[in-house]
Amino acid sequence: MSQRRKFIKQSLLGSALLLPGLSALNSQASPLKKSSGTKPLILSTWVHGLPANADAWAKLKQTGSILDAVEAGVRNTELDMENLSVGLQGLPDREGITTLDASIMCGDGSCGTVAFVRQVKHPISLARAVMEKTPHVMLVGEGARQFAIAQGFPMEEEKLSPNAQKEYDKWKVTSKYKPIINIENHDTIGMIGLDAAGKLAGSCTTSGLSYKMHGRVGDSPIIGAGLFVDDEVGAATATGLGESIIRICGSFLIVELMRQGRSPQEACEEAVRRLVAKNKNIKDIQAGFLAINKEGEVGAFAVHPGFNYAVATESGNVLVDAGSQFKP
Ligand code: SD4
Repeated sequence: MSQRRKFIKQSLLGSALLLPGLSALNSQASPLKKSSGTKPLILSTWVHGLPANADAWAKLKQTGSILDAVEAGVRNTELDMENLSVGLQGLPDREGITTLDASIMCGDGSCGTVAFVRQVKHPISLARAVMEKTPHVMLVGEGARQFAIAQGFPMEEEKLSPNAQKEYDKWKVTSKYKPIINIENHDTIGMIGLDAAGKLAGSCTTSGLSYKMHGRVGDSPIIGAGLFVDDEVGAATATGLGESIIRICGSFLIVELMRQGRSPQEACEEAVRRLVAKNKNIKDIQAGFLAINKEGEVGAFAVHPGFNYAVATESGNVLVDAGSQFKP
């Protein structure tokens, strides 16, 4: 973890109040099982979720829109030069080209996604434009880029960030592809939020797996895999190896389990159990889920230890350890 992220984590942990029922990262308490509901509520994956939540919270206060909030929150991460898994500074594919995936969804079923898109700094805003300005749900590749140009999105120069270039040069020496869980490839941001009136929205944005095949698309822009939101029930988002998450339709599965009466925590644990059952070589696969229901209860769980997430409420913005199926 970078010094800056460590600083953000420590300073926010130090200053924030904890939610009732939630355990802080590194605290003695066991991982959360259930939390009493609270609204408004914004949740996002990993430590960079802390500054993203802060921006989302500020936007929610400013416009009152949970959709605006989840877009603004992850735009923060899309610009974070230290994050090598989100935005144009992310690690490239095998050919040295950075391609981005993103999705956004509201609890009324409206959604928009983009995949395999180049040169766009804020794919989440492009996904929102697909949702609001086209009759479609998903645009990919060159078509998504052409739509971005038509909508007035600036085209960025195709040049790797200095950090990404350094990592890519190192990778090219052996050109091996073997993701290391929790270190490489796992910094995607997924964000889900609930406003005071009970409306839900979510967003997810990533540069995907580093050194992926050119054209590979992960779970993040696939509605139902990386993100699903339904005002009648709740919302879920995912991070980790996209292929493993797509196989079980992870976020949709969690929302449907909650619809059938499971708590967000029980639903996340069942999704992980299903993912473990359906994927070979599970020791090499990390995946984690976040969920909220419409009452404002929270759940989170991962395959392996190390997955954490940020929770913002009126009481503060804190980092929480998710708990995992396999133990260290
Ligand atoms: C993907 N799920 O493209 C993304 C990667 C990820 O944290 O979540 N990284 O498969």
